[in-house]
Amino acid sequence: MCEISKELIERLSKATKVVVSTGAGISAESGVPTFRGEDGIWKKMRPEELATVDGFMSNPTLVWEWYQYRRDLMNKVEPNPGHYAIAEFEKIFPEFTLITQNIDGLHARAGSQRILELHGNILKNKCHECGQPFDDKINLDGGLPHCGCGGMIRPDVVWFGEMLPQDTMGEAFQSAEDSQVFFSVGTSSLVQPAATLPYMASRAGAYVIEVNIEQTPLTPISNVFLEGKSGEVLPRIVEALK
Ligand code: BV8
Ligand code: ZN
Repeated sequence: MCEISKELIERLSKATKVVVSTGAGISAESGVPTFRGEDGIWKKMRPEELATVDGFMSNPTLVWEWYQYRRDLMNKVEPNPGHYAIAEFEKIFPEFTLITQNIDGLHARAGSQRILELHGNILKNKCHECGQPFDDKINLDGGLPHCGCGGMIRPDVVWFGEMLPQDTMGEAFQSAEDSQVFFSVGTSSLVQPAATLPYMASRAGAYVIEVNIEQTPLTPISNVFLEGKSGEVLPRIVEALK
């Protein structure tokens, strides 16, 4: 079990502007497979076939089945103590921002209010052509869903090669630059532009804390690396701050 130093707790108890940025690792203890882990979903399916526009256009049924499979899974899992600890952070720190790469909606279910979802949300759909939200229930038995404009309906997530929502990305960059403490939790720090956020924070003088079960490319520039499961490490920090 990693040590959480008194200095770290002192620094956190004085901090006002705190940012937490999460990746798939925060949901691993809820039973949601990560992307690159042993049970990584990309081991079975190739991301270029699935999480891209070309993949969708060339095989919309396969991509829809993949997302419906993941949606069903999300409906069967619960937030874990790591998600709940981050919801507590929002009450502890005066200016708190949660940024997530995850599309699983678990942070909101754990009670986090202000969430910057960089890559969208698997529970939402939209028209691929006109971007209109599509709120009807998806039932693939009746064939692929289409919009009134004729466009194909797709999950409202950001695929590889697609731009992130500009306003959300702008807010994320700004909060990283303004932060005094920046937590990077449960991410392999490989996917851009999300992976640049902790570097921006560090360059702007923030104290970077990485929480992960293994080292990542970010580890060498982080001020402290807390090795362990986020569902165990984060609640210990909340306890120590009470
Ligand atoms: C963009 C939504 C540009 C969909 C996702 C070459 C070719 C093509 C593109 C690129 C390229 N090189 C770079 C790029 C850009 C590309 C990119 O970064 N590729 C990577 C792979 C190199 N990025 C993009 O394409 C982005 N868009 O750049 O647009 C552009 C510019 C102008 C005009 C037009 C376009 C879009 C990226 C978003 C893709 N969408 N998700 C879906 O989910 O289906 S990405 C998806 O994968 C996730 O959202 C997340 O971001 C990423 C997975 O990463 P992690 O979350 O870190 O998960 P991972 O499994 O990797 O790691 C888990 C970690 O948790 C591990 O470290 C593990 O140790 C740890 N862990 C496990 N258990 C625990 C734990 N830690 C703590 N506790 C535990 N219990
Ligand atoms: Zn449309």
